[in-house]
Amino acid sequence: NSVLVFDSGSGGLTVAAEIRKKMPNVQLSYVSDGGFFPYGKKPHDLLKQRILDVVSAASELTRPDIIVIACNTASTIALDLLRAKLNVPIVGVVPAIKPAAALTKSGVVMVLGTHTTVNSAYVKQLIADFATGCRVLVEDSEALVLASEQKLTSDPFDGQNVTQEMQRIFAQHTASETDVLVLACTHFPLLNDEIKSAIPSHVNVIDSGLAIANRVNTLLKMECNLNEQAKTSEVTFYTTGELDSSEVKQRNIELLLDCSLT
Ligand code: DGN
Repeated sequence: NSVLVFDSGSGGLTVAAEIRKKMPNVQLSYVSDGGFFPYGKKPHDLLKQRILDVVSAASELTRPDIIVIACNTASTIALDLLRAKLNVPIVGVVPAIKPAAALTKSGVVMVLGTHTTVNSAYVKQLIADFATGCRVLVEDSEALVLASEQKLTSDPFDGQNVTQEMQRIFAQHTASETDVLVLACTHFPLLNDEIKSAIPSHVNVIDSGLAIANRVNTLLKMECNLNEQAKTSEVTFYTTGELDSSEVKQRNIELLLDCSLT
């Protein structure tokens, strides 16, 4: 069984990590479109064609059983196109608005993603379908996307920018009643600790990683048991950008995925 995980950069690693936790024996290929990163504010038509080209080429190369578009930005604008063009089951990652609406007690939920994601028709539809009883605040931050990438390449990492960005977002008076924060960009769970320590402690922080791993598991119909099945120790990493061979980044990714990279 093999799964191809795609993102604009390193954010999809947070989804890949959940998939590995759930299915340690699945063969994983990770594709980063580093040559076109970041996606957040690029024109939609350009992005859609780019995503189709890169995912098609990666799919030809790795022949996966399932493709995971581990990028909210790509999923909210290009899922239909990818499903129409590729003959492989595709799992998209979209903001966890439905679980957030079920979890909130104050009735105020914040969705934090890229500019494209939070303004997409897809997200508006998710809100209309699942969160009509709530007030949904949307916020975007490219600074957090860049900080996430930076965290993987720095040791130690100075999280001060993250703290400032989160405090700025939560300082707005509309944010004060928020009790659920949806991380609607796969990069942001890389900053989980920094984000949580910068915002009020009663705020629940949720993302889509575990739900996606469960979905992939169901689709692959694999019953995984850590004790019975050998863990695949390697993940193959592809990038359209420059290969960052820094030891810090390699070690951080290997720690995150509990594997060695090839
Ligand atoms: N990780 C991506 C997402 O979930 O939207 C996008 C990051 C980016 O390229 N700006």
